[in-house]
Amino acid sequence: MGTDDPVDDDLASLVEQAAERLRSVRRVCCMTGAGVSAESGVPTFRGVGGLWQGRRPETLATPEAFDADPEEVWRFYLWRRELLKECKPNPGHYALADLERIVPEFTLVTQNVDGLHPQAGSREVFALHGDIWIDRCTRCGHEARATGDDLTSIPRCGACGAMARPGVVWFGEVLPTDVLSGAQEAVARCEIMLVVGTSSVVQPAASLADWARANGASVIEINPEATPLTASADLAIRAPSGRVLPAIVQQLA
Ligand code: BV8
Ligand code: ZN
Repeated sequence: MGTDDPVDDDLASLVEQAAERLRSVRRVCCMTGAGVSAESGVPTFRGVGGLWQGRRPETLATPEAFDADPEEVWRFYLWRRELLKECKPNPGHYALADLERIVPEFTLVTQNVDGLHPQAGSREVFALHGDIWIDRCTRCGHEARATGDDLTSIPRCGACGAMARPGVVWFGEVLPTDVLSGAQEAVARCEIMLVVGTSSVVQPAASLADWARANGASVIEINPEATPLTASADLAIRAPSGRVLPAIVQQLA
């Protein structure tokens, strides 16, 4: 990556430092947020203009909003599914799938619901906040993967006909216990935790980096912006993940 651009040289040395650290360990955990999908064209949650029809996503992604107006909440999710149909994994997603093959013990934890990590080839993904492509029945709990063919009508349960809801974890809802405990176990075991593309605001995901550090891991943050995690990170690489992750993998390969 060495060029005569001082910014690039600085980035190149940070990438080398990250690769150096990763070469010396066996167990790595990576947690991603919406920023890792930004370069795929997926809007981030709190990014500039992160509004939908004048409303903040956080006010739509709640059970109360769904109970009050299921049609409006479905319009929000069907709009995101429509957007996602055109989005493909970016080099950052593919680099994380490569890391799963290169690092002896690699675990990927994501807050994202877009399904781009498995699409890029990541085999083991702890999806803390669920999957936007799952329809879950509000009556019998039956789950089905949406095909994306019909993005205008509210999905109904194939088993009992009741209205479905998106298979995501809303604000105020508990995370799936098996997924969260699996993620916490991997975080406690890892020697390095990569935190990529998250504003580190949403709990309990945002506390996983502290849990990693409490168990002796070092933390590397990859994010063009500073976050509440930056000050305590052992290494902070202030650049887009689609650029940094492939560069790190290139150094390791
Ligand atoms: C819960 C699914 C128990 C829906 C989402 C303390 C303890 C426990 C709970 C709380 C607590 N404090 C507050 C709470 C409540 C709440 C919470 O955390 N609120 C926040 C707003 C303060 N937490 C919960 O409700 C959780 N439930 O804890 O249950 C409980 C139950 C009842 C009462 C109390 C406790 C459930 C949280 C799950 C919510 N569901 N998603 C959907 O998607 O529609 S969260 C949502 O935010 C998305 O999943 C998103 O991924 C996630 C986090 O946001 P980020 O991923 O960080 O995205 P963001 O836009 O914020 O940032 C993007 C970042 O990328 C930026 O930093 C940007 O700089 C960077 N970036 C941009 N471009 C790039 C880039 N980085 C790299 N490369 C680039 N190119
Ligand atoms: Zn049903």
